[in-house]
Amino acid sequence: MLSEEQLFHFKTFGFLVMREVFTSHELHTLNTEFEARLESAYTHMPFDGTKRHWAPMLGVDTPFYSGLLEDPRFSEPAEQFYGEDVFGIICDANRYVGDTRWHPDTISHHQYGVKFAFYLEPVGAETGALRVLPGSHHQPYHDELRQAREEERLELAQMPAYVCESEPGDVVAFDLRLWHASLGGADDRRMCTLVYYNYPKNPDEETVTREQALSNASTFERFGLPPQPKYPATWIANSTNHPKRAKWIETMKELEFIR
Ligand SMILES: O=C(O)CCC(=O)C(=O)O
Repeated sequence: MLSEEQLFHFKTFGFLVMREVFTSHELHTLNTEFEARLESAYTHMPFDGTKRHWAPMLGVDTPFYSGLLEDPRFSEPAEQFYGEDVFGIICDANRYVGDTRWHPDTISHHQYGVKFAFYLEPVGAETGALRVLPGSHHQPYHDELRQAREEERLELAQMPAYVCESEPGDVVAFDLRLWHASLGGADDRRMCTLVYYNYPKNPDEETVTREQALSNASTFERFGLPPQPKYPATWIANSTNHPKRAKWIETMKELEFIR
């Protein structure tokens, strides 16, 4: 559970750096499953350092990753941020190439949640660490930045950002509405995420959450992955009868993340 101080930091600034969350044994497992999964997902297009690779990590071939959404180190803070009806949406892995431009991770300020991001190598200010614009999950700052992006005024290195330097084992939690970017990363920057969505609290939030579900559905195509179910049958089967996962699956069916 997070302290009041940590919650205040997250709510006010939109992010929180959590140190030494994973043990070295867990890091070994994270690296091993990452390597095998990213290679097998892209046999049709092996990584050559020119194009980002992305893969969901919810299948039987990544048993440690596929149970992480239920891990209380993440699910409990997610509930502290957005309430007990928050739902786990994805665990994924990425091989990033180059810089990442300023963006939030949601289509609208009315659709939100938390992303827990962890890098498998050390990352610093000039080597691909996540940089964030503190407070940019709040209005009107959030939408002012959308306008500035339209006008091409969001210069990558010049924005007054906080850089979340991290070592393997550290985790950066951030509100999906927070504007973020990265600069100077190596051409195979390994980063994984766990994402939880807020359960919509009013009709506006429900409308955009359903729109977000439609937008998420094209992710496989965007990364050049062959057509496949959005969620593995084994994850949906929930053979360990995890109560949180069972509840999330119901919510995801209701909101059409799972069709
Ligand atoms: O590490 C990066 O380059 C950016 C990560 C990011 O944009 C994200 O996880 O949403």
